Amino acid sequence: MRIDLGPVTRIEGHLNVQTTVENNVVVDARCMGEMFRGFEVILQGRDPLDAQQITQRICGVCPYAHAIASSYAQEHAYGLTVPKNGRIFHNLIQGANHLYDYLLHFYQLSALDFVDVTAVLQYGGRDAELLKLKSWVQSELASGKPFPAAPFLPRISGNYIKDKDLNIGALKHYLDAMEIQKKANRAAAIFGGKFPHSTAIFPGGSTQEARIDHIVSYQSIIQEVRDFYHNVYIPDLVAVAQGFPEYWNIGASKGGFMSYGLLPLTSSLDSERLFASGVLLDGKISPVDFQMITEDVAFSKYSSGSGLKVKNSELVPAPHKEKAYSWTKAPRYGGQMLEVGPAARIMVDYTQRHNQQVKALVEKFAGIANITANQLNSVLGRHLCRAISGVVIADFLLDETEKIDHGQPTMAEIEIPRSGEGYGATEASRGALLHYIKIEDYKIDRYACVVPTTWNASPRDDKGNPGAMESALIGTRVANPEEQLESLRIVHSFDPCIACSVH
Ligand code: NFE
Repeated sequence: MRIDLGPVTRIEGHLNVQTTVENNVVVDARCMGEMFRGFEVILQGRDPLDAQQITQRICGVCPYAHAIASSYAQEHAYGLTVPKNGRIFHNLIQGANHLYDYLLHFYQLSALDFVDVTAVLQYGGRDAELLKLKSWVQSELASGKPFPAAPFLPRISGNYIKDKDLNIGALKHYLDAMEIQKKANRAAAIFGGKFPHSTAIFPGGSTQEARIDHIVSYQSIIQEVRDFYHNVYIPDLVAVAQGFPEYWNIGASKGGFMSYGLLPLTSSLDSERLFASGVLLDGKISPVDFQMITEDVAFSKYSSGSGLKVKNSELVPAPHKEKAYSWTKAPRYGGQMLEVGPAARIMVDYTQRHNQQVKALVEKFAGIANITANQLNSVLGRHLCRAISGVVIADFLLDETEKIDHGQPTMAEIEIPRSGEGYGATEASRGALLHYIKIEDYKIDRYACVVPTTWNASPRDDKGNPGAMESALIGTRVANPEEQLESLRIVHSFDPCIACSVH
């Protein structure tokens, strides 16, 4: 039986997942990115300093990650010496964006795969927000509309949480989380300008000044966001994990893992980072080598360029190409399929015992859930690794604010060379993000982005091997092949962003 899960909702962009189900098991899955954008073409011939502005428009969720990756690539190409404040400001902006993004993903994009929103109809308390939600759901259901109470209903049928109080508590946090997300974005905006699409992030730093009033405002907001992570998000995550422990064993991808490392500890271009970089293949770590990354297009809607390295990448759309089923390319590392994202970031760091806070948190939660570190490669593992990332980032950001040199420069002097090239790699919320810039005659000659969801939502490669999400779906047992709540939970655990993946 062939079932399309698309258009998949509570993700960013246009994704279909075509599944084949036999005897209630998914035996094949194809991830289809259903849009074309062409940012790499748009960038050709432009002023290099346009790149960190234009690439932010790839996405409204992770624009800062694109600005940072582009800034790093340009810093390499220009040979910039970045002032200490400049690097700290980059970290403060990008880190706050991660804190926003994990809450958005858990509460708005994933929680309703587990939480029964209709429980609000039984609410008998006095909380004004919940009463408002209850009366709105009641009036929607009585309205006779074809789709009442959207976006909560209709929904896929399945095994949602049964405990009324747990459901109602989670719904309250669903509403509270939106306020906290707003605050995290406000913190990022103190140094980064408005959200989304910062005007202040530049190669070499930020155009904002190092002022004590800004620093104090940032600290107080991040402290509040941090408290929400500890007091609300983590307990909710543990409750979901206790209600659905089988999801430690569902949704494992079948390749390796990669992280570029996140948040440099010094202003040096090749600084050690808060989270380690590395490629984890067959239990062994090796350093990331950008020359090992190629992109296949046998099943992607591009006419040429299969197997090319990032610096030579091509983008010629071919919407009607035979066998092609996605606008997403298929990146591979030395021919190997890799998962990127929070689980990859934490597994790469933990395997190297790099960040002691990561190690302690992994071991604490593995103890609570009675799992091994390898089970981070699962639906619940991806959720847990987002929360671990957030807790570690929040503490780091508060430390960073203490290191700012008040009144000192926050930006390098920029001089664009006639020619040059550079790679910029960071961890976006969804994983490993790489930008490449080549400059000729003071203009962008070539620009390439290899984006987290390009790895995770990759279609088959030239050898016919599946991408990470496809591999995680294949073999999944589903109670109802027509609806597949299990598959949806797997897809959501990757937090796909198709706008990013096709760029
Ligand atoms: Ni459009 Fe993006 C992806 C992230 S890349 S959300 O995939 O995170 O910066």
